[in-house]
Amino acid sequence: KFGTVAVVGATGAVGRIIRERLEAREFPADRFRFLATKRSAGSTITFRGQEITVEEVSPEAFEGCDLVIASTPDEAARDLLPHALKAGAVVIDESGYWRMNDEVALVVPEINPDAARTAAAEGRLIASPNCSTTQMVQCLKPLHDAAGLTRVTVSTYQAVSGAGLSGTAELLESTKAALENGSFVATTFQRPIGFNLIPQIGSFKEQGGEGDGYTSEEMKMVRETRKILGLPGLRVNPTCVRVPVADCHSETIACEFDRPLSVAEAREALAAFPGIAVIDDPLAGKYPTPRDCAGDDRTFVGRLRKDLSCENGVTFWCVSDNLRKGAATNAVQIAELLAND
Ligand code: 2RA
Repeated sequence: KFGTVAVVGATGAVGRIIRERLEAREFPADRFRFLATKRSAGSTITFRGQEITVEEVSPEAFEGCDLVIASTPDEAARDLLPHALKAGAVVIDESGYWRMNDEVALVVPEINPDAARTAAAEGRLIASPNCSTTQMVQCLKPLHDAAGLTRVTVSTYQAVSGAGLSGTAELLESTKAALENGSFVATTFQRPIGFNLIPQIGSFKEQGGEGDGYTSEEMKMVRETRKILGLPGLRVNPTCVRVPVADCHSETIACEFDRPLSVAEAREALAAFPGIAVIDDPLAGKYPTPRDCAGDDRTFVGRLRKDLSCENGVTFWCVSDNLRKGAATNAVQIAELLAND
């Protein structure tokens, strides 16, 4: 059990769900503090029947905290979280800034819980993966254990809430503008997202390097997957696409293995893995969709089939709520495993 728990970025899209999950899952702690930027400081939030005033986050604000769960932009995570560690807190970070640092544990509790335990004991930071990575690695782990994963090709269909509250607002506004024949200037996304698809999430900043031609989101899927699964040479080929869906990222995942793996064996391995629900009866119209899966902590899988283009391959469809398992739930589950030790 932790004494004082602080949520940093408590009023953002993910922070709001972290609070909700801590409340719903009855996270054991004596005191909760909610930290945010100056803009939200001073507002009050009702939590477990009590009014809690949002405090302005600063390097000094972590004094007395035992656990810090942070969901902030990368720069804030870079500048602030070392102070939280210095204050002696266990720190779980949702941002992208620290994930690939060798000192940092990148954790999905169903896959590598011991990495979180060791990092917490040694005063090192624990990072929660990018949302599109988390749901994929959850599926890859049992399949790898069953047949030895060698290659993954993934296409994503990512909800606007992955870009925060402004992404959700922009879906509504650009859809409304399109319906009313009005013009719309996109600010959060590269194009109006209403009635559209955008094959860019993040930036094209790796020209000339390993990630030449890929976006930063796509390279997160490559590098974070290798780190979490402990497979530095795994071949991962992602294409990430923003779609006009409110919540839940969907993915088409094609896996190739060392050894033969039947569709029935893959289905059984996925169904037995914690946090995964298989809904796979396409003839009866049963497969997961974003609208069915929103607001659920689980990762859903369907449309399992043999990959016709290679010897030992299985392809499937995967849907998960990007703000739940993709972000808040995963961070709270890491905290739970440490609190229950
Ligand atoms: C997105 N994966 O969907 C990002 C958020 N971390 O934009």
